[in-house]
Amino acid sequence: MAHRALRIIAAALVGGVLSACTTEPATTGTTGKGSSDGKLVLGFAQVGAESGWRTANTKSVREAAEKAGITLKFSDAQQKQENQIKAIRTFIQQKVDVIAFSPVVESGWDTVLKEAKNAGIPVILTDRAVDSQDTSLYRTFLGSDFVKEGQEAGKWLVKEYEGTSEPVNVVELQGTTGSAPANDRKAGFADVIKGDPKFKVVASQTGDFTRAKGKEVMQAFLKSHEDIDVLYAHNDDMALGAIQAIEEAGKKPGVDIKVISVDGIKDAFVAMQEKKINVVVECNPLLGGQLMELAKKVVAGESVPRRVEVKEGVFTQDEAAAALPGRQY
Ligand code: GYE
Repeated sequence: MAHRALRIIAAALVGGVLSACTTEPATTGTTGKGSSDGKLVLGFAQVGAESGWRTANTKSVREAAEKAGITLKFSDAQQKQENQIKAIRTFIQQKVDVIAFSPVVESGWDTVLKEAKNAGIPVILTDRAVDSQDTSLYRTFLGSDFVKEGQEAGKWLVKEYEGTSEPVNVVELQGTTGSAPANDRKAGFADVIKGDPKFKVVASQTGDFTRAKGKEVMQAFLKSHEDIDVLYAHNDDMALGAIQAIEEAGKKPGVDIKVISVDGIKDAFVAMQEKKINVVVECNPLLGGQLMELAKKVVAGESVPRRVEVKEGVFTQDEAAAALPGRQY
């Protein structure tokens, strides 16, 4: 009895491991079900248009689909999970060949992902992760390591204040609550600075990755905390909004309050040239080309890596000035 149970568990485990590592030829031979011209059809459920990063990401996906001869069905969820779920269900009904989406938050995807799996439509996660335990619900993840980005932000701070023992008061503008980049950028940063008690995060709130919210929350931070030394913003748009609030409060961003940001959009590079942002940790939105490659492969039944990471760097003010002319987003 016990042996039989063990055998069943072992078989289930092997099955699970295999399905996690390989790709089934789910839609081979059926390419173009969703279109009449026989082209591969990709349904892409985008988060929204909340930031400069997102705009660049959408442009990259649209252009890459065009170039690859892939028919793109594009949906903008306006930062709402229910809209993304609806869009994915519509793609399933339309029998697209492959679905890609950038999940607005990490949790709550299992049901709709199971529906896609049952319909035999492979799913690619772009940019943001999900917390589903069942990794057979998607074929691959294409995006950045957000924990590492948070750690890079923390490392810059530690270095900047090396050799001093004075307290350093940090305020944090978090991204969209429950999203992978907000969770991970917060965790990575906290992990690096926790080793030195002089660093104190005195306030931490969401600014929903937008300029308007970043400004509004920074105004509130400035009112309730007189002695802010550093702002850590989870993206450039919130940092840029906060910079306006800092200036309106009669302080110098980059000097009175040092600013650390993530993404690396052109506007942030300009702000670095003006010495208003001190450092930017890059997060690359130009995923379109790699996404189309992966889409073709999973539809053809080829195996793909479980995780594909994009390359990115960290820019100080001098490095930003040098890189600005060639910046693509
Ligand atoms: O940093 C932010 C955007 O998911 C990496 O979303 C992306 C983040 C990016 O709104 O600007």
